[in-house]
Amino acid sequence: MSPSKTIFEKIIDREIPADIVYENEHCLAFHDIQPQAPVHVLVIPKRRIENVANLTDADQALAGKLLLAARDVAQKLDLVDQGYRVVANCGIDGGQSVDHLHLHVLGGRQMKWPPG
Ligand code: DGP
Repeated sequence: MSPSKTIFEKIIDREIPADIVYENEHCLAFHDIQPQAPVHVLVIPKRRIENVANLTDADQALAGKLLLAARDVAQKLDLVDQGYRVVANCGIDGGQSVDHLHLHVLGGRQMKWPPG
């Protein structure tokens, strides 16, 4: 893992702006700068973990909190009735571009499967 701050750590530290929609002690959620759906929010842990592959058993509680934060974001943004998608890209083939674990919460349109 790179020692330098990722763009998401700079958002956590309020060094760069983001459209924050939700925050609790452990997680932060903000609108994606390149939205792929009418609603596209990223939910991140405040503690840096590179991706799903780098979660350890000791991260069990945090991983659960992240998923629950995604649930809360979807409720807050009124996505529950129509449904939504939660995605975590991991590594090169997964299409991950920021090395800080994040869940994409996508909604506001019919999602396709399989994803590209
Ligand atoms: P991924 O490809 O799964 O690593 O998703 C990273 C997402 O992060 C991508 O959809 C674009 C978004 N993103 C990158 N830089 C910024 C930023 O500075 N601000 C915000 N809000 N989103 C960003």
